[in-house]
Amino acid sequence: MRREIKFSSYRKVPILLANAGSPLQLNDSSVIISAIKTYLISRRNSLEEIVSFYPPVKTVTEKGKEVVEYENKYWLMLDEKETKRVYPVKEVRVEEMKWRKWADDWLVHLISPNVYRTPKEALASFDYIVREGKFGTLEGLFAKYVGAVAMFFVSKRLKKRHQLRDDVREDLYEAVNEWVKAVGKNRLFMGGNQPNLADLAVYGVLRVMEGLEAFDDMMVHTNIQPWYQRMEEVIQKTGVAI
Ligand SMILES: N[C@@H](CCC(=O)N[C@@H](CS)C(=O)NCC(=O)O)C(=O)O
Repeated sequence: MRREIKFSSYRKVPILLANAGSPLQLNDSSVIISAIKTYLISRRNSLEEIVSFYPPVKTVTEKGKEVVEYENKYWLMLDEKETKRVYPVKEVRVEEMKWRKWADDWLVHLISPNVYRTPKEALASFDYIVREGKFGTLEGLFAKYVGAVAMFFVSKRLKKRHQLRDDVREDLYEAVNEWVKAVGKNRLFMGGNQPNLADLAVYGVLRVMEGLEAFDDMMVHTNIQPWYQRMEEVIQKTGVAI
């Protein structure tokens, strides 16, 4: 809810508030993941110091809109020894960064056009959002119908902006199969026997569509299922509720 992030000048979600001595705000999902992963591997630096390695950079688009990006956001801040341990060869690190960026710059943009593709799908998506969110009865009803109509039209604009094909499912299927091909047949995950941050990024995007028509279609028409199932199993074992 917008009212829940009133305290922040950064207006998007997710935002992570960490209690690191003094309260610390981390913005952007990829920065959050890189900073936490760096912190978990090397406890040399405080989280505060680690976050300072991902500075925000403001730019203004051609249309005069101000956008914030974060430097180094796919890079883990490790020393030589840690780097050797996490990334035995350089290519592993390059590959992980490439696919994390792909998930942010391409895969994620396929969600809205796919889950709000038809009025019926837009309603089903909002039904899910309202059920999971913190809405009052009337507020929820309003959000569901107004939100569904609004996002149906917004999704058409996004489809154009990102130059998707007329049948947006085609782009989704192609992207997902491209990912499966990149993982290949000789490893369980891109990270080998365990997921790496690229696996996590792709899973995070696809997970959003669970329970919706787009997700079921994707499971039927692509080769993603075995990898997706392995991701679910690994995550279940960690005991983290998502
Ligand atoms: N690159 C950012 C994108 C964040 C983002 O666009 N979040 C959306 C919701 S998923 C949002 O808050 N949009 C509100 C807005 O743009 O005003 C990230 O990965 O965290």
